[in-house]
Amino acid sequence: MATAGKVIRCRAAVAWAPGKPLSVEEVEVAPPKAGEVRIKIVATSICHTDDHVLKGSLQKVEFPVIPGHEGAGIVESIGQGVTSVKPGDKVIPLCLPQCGECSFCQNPESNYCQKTHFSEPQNLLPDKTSRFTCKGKQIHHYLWISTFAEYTVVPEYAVAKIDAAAPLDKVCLIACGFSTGYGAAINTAKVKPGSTCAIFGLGGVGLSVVMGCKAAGAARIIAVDINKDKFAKARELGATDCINPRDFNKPTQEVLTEMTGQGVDYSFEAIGHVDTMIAALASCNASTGVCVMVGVLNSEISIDPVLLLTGRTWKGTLLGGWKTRECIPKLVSSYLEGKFNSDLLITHTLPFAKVNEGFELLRAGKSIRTVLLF
Ligand code: COD
Ligand code: ZN
Repeated sequence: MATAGKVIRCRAAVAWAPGKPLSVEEVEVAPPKAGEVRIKIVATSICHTDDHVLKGSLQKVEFPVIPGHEGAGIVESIGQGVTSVKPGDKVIPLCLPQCGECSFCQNPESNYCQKTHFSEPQNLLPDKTSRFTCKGKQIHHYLWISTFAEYTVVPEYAVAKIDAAAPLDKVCLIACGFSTGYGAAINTAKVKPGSTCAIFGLGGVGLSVVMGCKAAGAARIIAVDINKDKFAKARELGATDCINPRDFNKPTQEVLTEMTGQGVDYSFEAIGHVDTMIAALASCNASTGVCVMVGVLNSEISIDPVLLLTGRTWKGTLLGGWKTRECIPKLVSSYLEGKFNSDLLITHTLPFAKVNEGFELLRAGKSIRTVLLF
């Protein structure tokens, strides 16, 4: 490989400071160190979490930073000791790693690898350095994977090798949004056939929850969003009812309880607001209901404990509960076998240079997923 062992100059979208648009720059990407993999990103989609990064509303994200965490690409070169992938392999970089050794990785019930960056205050690689520079400045990684860069360097245990037949411009969604929502229904809530579900928020993540509920055999799937333009897609993916909280002059939990008698069996919050988190919790059956929080909140939340004392279960999910290195390749294979159609979430495809346009579409509620192509 002509580039192996050398610094690569390529394009990346750099967020120099919170609240500013991304700036497409030429960056230098250092070769992978021992145990690391350098990946040529072919396609990356835009998730709302990246917008939280741009706004500076996520803790533990230092600027300047290269965001992006829904990407797919091809291994360009590997560092010393890397054995699970080789140059030319199609891969998905993982925003949640799977080291395979920690107690959570060894527990079949958990996917929260302890080697994750979530416990670290800075967004650098595990050795506390960055592989990116731009205009003489060190640029931070994001979730270790920074997929808004033509080349990125990630630890080997945050890379999943996928089927060589996978279309990278489609399976990039499996890196985060699709897997998070679909897994929230299948793995975290364990939705049962015949049950009733409510999904708050119909973005790429919430619509993937709808798909997961449908695949699990839910009989009634109630989709909730303040943007009624999302309802047609929700119905196409399996929603049986769609409600806009703004059409009612009472809390959504009351609307859902009236619609279902005793509340839904499973509720999901895929927005990240205090009021919708409480509404989702209060919407599920007081005794046997399960509420899954998918969205992240940058503040504390207080609830009436009676909501839980009566028997409800309140859970969270990270990447839909999938053990990533093991399950992401399987999800890609299921996609190739036609077991689900995550392509329905792709509303726009743009050249990478139009990354800011992609964010405008998301903020305006006009896109579900925009795929950016390098
Ligand atoms: N009531 C109902 N719907 C609302 C409300 C409201 N008050 N406010 C917003 N909405 C709707 C919007 O109209 C929109 O349709 C939807 O909520 C949000 O969709 P998107 O497309 O903006 O966002 P997604 O689906 O890409 O991401 C949503 C997350 C909740 C996952 C994201 O914002 C987040 O919190 N990420 C961090 C946590 C996480 O789980 N991450 C894993 C994926 S990175
Ligand atoms: Zn995401």
